[in-house]
Parts: sequence; structure tokens; C-alpha cells
Amino acid sequence: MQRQIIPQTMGQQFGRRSWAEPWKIKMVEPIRMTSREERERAIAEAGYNTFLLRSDDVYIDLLTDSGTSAMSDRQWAGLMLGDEAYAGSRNFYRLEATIQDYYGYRFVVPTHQGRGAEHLISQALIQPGDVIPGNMYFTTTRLHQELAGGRFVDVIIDEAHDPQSEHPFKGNVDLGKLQALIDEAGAERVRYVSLAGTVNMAGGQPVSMDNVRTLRELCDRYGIPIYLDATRMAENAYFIQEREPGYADKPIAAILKEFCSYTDGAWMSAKKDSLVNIGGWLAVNDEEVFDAARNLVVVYEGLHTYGGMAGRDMEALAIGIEESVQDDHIRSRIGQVRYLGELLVDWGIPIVCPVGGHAIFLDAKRFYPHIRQNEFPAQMLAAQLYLDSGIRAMERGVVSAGRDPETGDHRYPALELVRLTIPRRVYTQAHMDVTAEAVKAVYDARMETRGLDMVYEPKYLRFFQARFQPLVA
Ligand code: PM9
Repeated sequence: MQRQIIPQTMGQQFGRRSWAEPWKIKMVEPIRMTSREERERAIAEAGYNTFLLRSDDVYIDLLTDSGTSAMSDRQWAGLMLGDEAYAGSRNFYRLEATIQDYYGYRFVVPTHQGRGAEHLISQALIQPGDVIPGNMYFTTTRLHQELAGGRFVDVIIDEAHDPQSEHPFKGNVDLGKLQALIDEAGAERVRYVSLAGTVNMAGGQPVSMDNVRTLRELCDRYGIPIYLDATRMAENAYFIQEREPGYADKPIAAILKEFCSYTDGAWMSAKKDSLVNIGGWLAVNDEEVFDAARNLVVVYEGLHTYGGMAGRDMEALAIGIEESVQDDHIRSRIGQVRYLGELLVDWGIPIVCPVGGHAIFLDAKRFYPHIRQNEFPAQMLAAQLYLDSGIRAMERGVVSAGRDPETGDHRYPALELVRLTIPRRVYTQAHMDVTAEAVKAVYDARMETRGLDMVYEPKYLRFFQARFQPLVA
């Protein structure tokens, strides 16, 4: 079968020039392939949970794109400019100005990472009984909303729950669902809309500019603010540039800023788009919300001019933001993810389509149709991939969805996925080839595989620490 979207092969087929990464490698970190016996021991010791593996036992680490990027020489040089003053570090003022410049919000509160910012905004805004609509849940985001007394309601379009739908903006909010929720709950109970760029749990699927613009109009009619999870918004901007009429000639930076202008503030896990190993922030336009968050940050994170980051971290982050919105950077980043996706599609392996921004998501329901969802097919698929090849991926299905706080039952998401997450600027095309071949080997052996039993379940965010045992046939 012929591949269609990969820029490299298109170049070869149609006589056009191929693209390559806009960097060259200055330093390398050795990685090691283990034996099958070593991997069998390691995954059993880890309770069949890839989060519990030691990274020394991993060959290609596709667990997450969070904090795993390679920093540039400019960012490493920036570390030497760290001003580690407890208060008023110059790196904070540079970071603040950079966020204001690229994202457009007025007030900035630094945090140690994304969930620190989620905690602050949830505590600052949510009252018990409030309803928080959003375009699909994210694990840490929803938990912080629930811990503050809120109830998250999913208002993403139906196509997002269908791994085979080719909708170009599967992250869009369904305005009809949102209107129905406002009518039912009352506008005063809808505290804010929790909007995420390139929706992680849906497969890294983008939100269109038209959708956020129309959402803004609807929310303005009821005085409901919109807060954005900007964690992968630079990647979202790329899809707008590629797919939405009128944006093909606009730079990523301009698209990002326009998108943010329709929202009232954002929280950020800088460990993703912004190419740093640690960091986050909350930024808002409303001075009262800023005041509340700035007061809370000193309780939970650190002083309001470092929020849990070292001065050097803030310097690397400011530089990372500038690099993250370069058009050639984003194009090659998403091009690499697509390259892997196209190899898998060619081999008939079921993945979420269209390929999203940061990862390939294997569809475990179609991969293992004989394993019931309460036997954790995606968890088992991630374990099998590790066993085959030492490649580490992450479950994004029933384990990640957790239990309903009211009924105590498992939440059964429509999407039962394994995420092969691509760190930025870290792996080569050859690593993608090896990964695709490993997935193919696991796919070929799929009918011999059985499910898992959960033998230890922590109370919060269970996917991080739960333990499993294979079911015997
Ligand atoms: N995302 C990821 O691997 C880190 C571990 S899984 C909880 O995808 C979004 C959209 C995220 C995210 C983390 C956070 C939390 C917020 N929003 O991990 O606390 O993808 O920096 O950010 C992970 P922190």
C-alpha cells in the first residue's frame, strides 16, 4: 500500500524536496536493548504497569512527551544565567514578559508544573456544586476540579469518541451540548469552560479557531469565562494553519496568540510544548483571579516569582517558548509523529485517526477484540509492547479513567488506547521504524494474548501506581 501524507515519501514520489529536522545532534545519551528474560522480570516486578518500570530497563521511551524533550544549546546556555535569588529573580521577569508576549495574557503565576497551576485555578474559582464543562477530561485536570467540589461534564463533539472518525478538529466543543448543560444547570453554576488544545485523551486532536470564536460568543451571552489548557497549544496552532481556511499563511505564533485571545486565561504544563524538563504557569486577564492565585501559590508552590522553579528553569523555559512557536520546529515535530502513524496504517494496525500532535494512539479495542474492557486490554497491550521490544508506552483507557466518585464503579471510556508518545527532538526516524516493527510483531501475536486483573489500586490517579497480574486462560 502507498503512504499518503508523509512529507518524505511525498517528496520522493512527486519530485519535491523532503524536509528534515531544523537541528543537528551535539550530544548523545546511550540507550541499551535488554534481553527478553530481563524484560519479563522487569514487567512482572512493575506489576504490568509501565509507570513502575525503571528507565534503565527501557530501550525506546515513549511513555510521555512530558519533560522528556531535548533542550537546545541556547536553553542549556540559559541555565548558566540562572538568578537564584529567592525573591524577584530576573529570570522570572523575562519569563513573565515572554508569556505575555506569546500567549497574550496580562498576569502570570509560575508553578512547578501543570498540575500545580490546575490546583491554583481550581481552588481559586470552583465552589462545591459548580459544573465545569470541558472538551474531554484530562486525568489531573478533572481530579483538581473534583477535589475543589466541581463536577466535570464532557461537552466534546461525538466524533472525538470515535477512533475512526476523520473529522479534522475532533477536539471541538459541541456548542449544543454546552447550551443544554447551561439550560439544565443554570449559567450561574457553570463556573468556567475548561478548554484544552490538542485534546490529549482524544488522541491529540485539535480545536479549530472557528470553534473557540463561536464558543466565546456563546459564553459571553451568559458571562461564563473560558480557561484554556495551553499545554500543547502550539501544536494545535499547526493544525489550524494546515486545515482551517484563512490560516495557511499565518505564522504559528500569530495563530497561537489569536486563539488565546478568545480565552480568559490558561494553565500550562511547560514540560510539553515549551521544550523544558520541568515547569508550568497560570496566566489570567482578570485581576481578582490573579490575586487569588498569587495568594495561593505561596501556600502550595513557592514565592510568586518562582512558583517551584529554579531561576535557571525559568530562563530555559523562556527560551523554550520562543523555540516552540517556530514554524519549522512544529512542522518537523508533527511530521515525525505522522511518519510513525503512516507506517502503522500501512500495516493495517488500528490507530486513532487522524494522527494527532504528540503521539500515536493504538486502538486496543480493535487490537484485542477478545479482551473485555474490565480486563484492561490497553494496559496489557502496553505491557506486551514492552515485553517484545523494550519500548515503553502508556495506557489511556479504563485504568486512566478511574472510578466515578459517586457510584464507585469503573468509568468505561469509549476510547481504550495505548499512547506511543514522541518526545520532542529526541528520537530519529530509525527509532520510529523500530517502534513500528515492534507494534507489528505484537499485533501479529494478538490472538494469543489475554487480559489482566488489577491487584492493587491507589485512590487517586490510579494509572500511575496500580498493579496487575495476567489472567490465565
Ligand atoms: N500530561 C502526559 O503524559 C503527564 C503525565 S500523565 C498525567 O500526557 C495536559 C493536557 C497534560 C498534562 C500532563 C497536564 C498536567 C495537564 N494538561 O504533568 O503536571 O497532558 O506538568 O501537567 C502528561 P503536569
